[in-house]
Amino acid sequence: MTSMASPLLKHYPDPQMERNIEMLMRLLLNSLVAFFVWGAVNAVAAPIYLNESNISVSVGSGTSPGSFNNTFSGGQTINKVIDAPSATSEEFHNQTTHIWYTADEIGGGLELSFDFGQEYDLNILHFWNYTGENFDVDNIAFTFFNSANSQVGILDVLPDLGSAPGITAQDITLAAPLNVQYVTAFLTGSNRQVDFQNIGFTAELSSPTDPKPVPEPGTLGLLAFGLVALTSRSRRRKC
Ligand SMILES: [Ca+2]
Ligand SMILES: [Ca+2]
Ligand SMILES: [Ca+2]
Repeated sequence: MTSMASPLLKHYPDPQMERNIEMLMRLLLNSLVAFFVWGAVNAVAAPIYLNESNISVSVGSGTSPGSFNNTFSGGQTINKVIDAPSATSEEFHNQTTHIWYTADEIGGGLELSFDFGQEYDLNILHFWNYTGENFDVDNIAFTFFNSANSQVGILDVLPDLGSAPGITAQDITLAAPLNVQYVTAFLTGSNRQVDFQNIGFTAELSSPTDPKPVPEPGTLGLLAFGLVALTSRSRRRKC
């Protein structure tokens, strides 16, 4: 052990002093590792905007009989729901940006199925509605599921009319749900019309462990104990 000692320790010929210093260095190293792990976990959990770059959306099987009008004209797809590049993006209503569905009967609606690919804790729902009452979305019924497809929450939203002329998102803060991977949204209009621009979510990647790892009090306690022991021994040697 002594022959393996670091060159930094060669000024301490006392083996006990050398062991104390080695122990302190190890504790310091452990604390630094814990600190950087904690920082890395927090970086992963930073809120991000979910859009076509990291989630997918499809028309759900629960969609009622109805017409998609010009929604898919010119090769457009349902990806128009999640193509806003950020939560603050502005869209102008036209055939390449909007989703327009008309239910055959009052009460009918469009179902959208979102897959986030992994579990997120949702912070904010963003909705870009149409600007006029004759076509806007009047109600959205959300159901949230975890990675095992178990329901973890529901939410009914009565969205505001979209802003004009550029349509920006209405932001709806969500206290929960946590651990969401799949979402279904059932959109209806009181007059059968459902027209909107985007749906988005600001979310944090769910932590696989809860509580999140932090530097252990035990490690910090040992470090303090080591310092006290070392100081005390130094004093004794001076006497
Ligand atoms: Ca869009
Ligand atoms: Ca309406
Ligand atoms: Ca409305």
